[in-house]
Amino acid sequence: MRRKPRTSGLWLACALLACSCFAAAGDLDESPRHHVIIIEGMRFNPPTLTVHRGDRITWVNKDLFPHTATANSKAFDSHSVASNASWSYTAHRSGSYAYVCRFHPTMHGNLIVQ
Ligand SMILES: [Cu+2]
Repeated sequence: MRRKPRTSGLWLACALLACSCFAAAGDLDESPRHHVIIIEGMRFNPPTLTVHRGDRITWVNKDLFPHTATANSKAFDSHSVASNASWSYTAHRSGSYAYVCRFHPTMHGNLIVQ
């Protein structure tokens, strides 16, 4: 007689776990988002950005001279982005992408794609 409540308790735990899994899967189905990274004062802002696969990222250059957003792995490269111009990239592969400005190697950024 004691077994029955334990079994149903276990079943309930499994059901709850499955439920949270479905919720997580639902999050992945969210439509892509658009993120903006401002380049200003020789800095990428925010310096680290976390996005989901399929999201679009736009770098906007607010400095008076050109910059680039170039992944160390070469996964993406904006090439020269002029003053007041922008460049967009859609992240398709998950990973952590450190990037720099090729003109100013002290400028570092990090794009994390989940
Ligand atoms: Cu630069």
